[in-house]
Amino acid sequence: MPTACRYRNLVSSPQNIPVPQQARGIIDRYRAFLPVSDATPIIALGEGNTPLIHSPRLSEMVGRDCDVFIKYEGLNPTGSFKDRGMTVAVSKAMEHKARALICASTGNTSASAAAYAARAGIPAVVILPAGKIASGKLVQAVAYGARIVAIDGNFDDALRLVRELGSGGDFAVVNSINPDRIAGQKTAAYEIVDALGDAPRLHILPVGNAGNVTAYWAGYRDYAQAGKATQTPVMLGFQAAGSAPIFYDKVIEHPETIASAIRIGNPASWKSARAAFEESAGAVDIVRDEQILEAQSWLARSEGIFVEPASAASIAGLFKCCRETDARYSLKNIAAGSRIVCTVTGHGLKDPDPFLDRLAELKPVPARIDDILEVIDLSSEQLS
Ligand code: AN7
Repeated sequence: MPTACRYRNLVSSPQNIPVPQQARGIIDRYRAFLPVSDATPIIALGEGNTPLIHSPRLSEMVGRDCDVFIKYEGLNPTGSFKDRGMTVAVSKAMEHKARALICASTGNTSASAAAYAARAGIPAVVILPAGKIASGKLVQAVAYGARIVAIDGNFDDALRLVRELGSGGDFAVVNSINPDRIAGQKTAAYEIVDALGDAPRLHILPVGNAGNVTAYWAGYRDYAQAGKATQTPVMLGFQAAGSAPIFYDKVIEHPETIASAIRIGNPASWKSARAAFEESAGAVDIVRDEQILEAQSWLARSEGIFVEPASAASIAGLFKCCRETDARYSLKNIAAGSRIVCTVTGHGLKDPDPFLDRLAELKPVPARIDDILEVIDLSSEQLS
């Protein structure tokens, strides 16, 4: 295959060796629903096609024969859902002959932008709030060769500066204010409908800039319009209690939460998210940091799924809907036998900091069976 042709479509196979279905990216699989043409050079890393994992324990907790599924977006190429939008945004930026990419980020966008820029062969500039990025995400941006600028300010300040720099025409902005990002992220909803045979009754996800809830809602509507689903779900979003501008309906000047990915006080997609909640008869609600961390631990220990704190907000949200009377949406509203999907947006290894303290407690013992058994201390009750 001539070099120019191979460059035009990086998911195409070298020397015509077929690419297995699961190694193809979302543009390859959902091209008809995406803003790409033959003129678009496809910059892809095999994103999407993430597992939709049934959770027997959460299903039992909800009861009434409902089934809960977890869409595990941490298994994308850079470990978060951002890759779905980034493959489209960077492919379109290359079509428009962009010379460099730029984004503001709480971490995951920077990792994703940096990886796809590397793949495309152009520089990525990432503007980050100083001291507020989880270590696993910053490490990725460094590894992929991004030019990193930390500012004395929060994410909202960083996005304001990026908008300004982007308006000059030198940089393609790849934050979710770029509609190509939202277009790509819709594919998660397509995958869920393709897997379940129809849309779920209820979809729960964490909310930061609210691009993802906007994208899922658009994706579900696309599929209903195309006759691929008979219904659209109720959309339920969870913000961290200290960073909940949509819930409180006001800009939060100094947002705070342990879930650094969603520490956002002035969401870029505020209006479209509000429309998604209203049109779907859903709601936006809040969970406290303790609830987020409890849900994160529970998911890892009970289901073997390790996610970052922001991602656990959807699981904490489901717990809240089941247990608490002040939840904005009650699960009593949904019919028996309903399907519920919770999106968990990013991999746990991106934010190892809360667990590193426990590692520090690890003291070596002599390399003898007796000493090891003493440390393990499995009681007969646990063994049975
Ligand atoms: C793991 O990386 O905003 O509501 O700059 O990384 O679509 O913003 C990340 C957001 C949820 C919130 N979960 O999604 C960024 C950034 C994780 C995230 C969100 C983010 P949106």
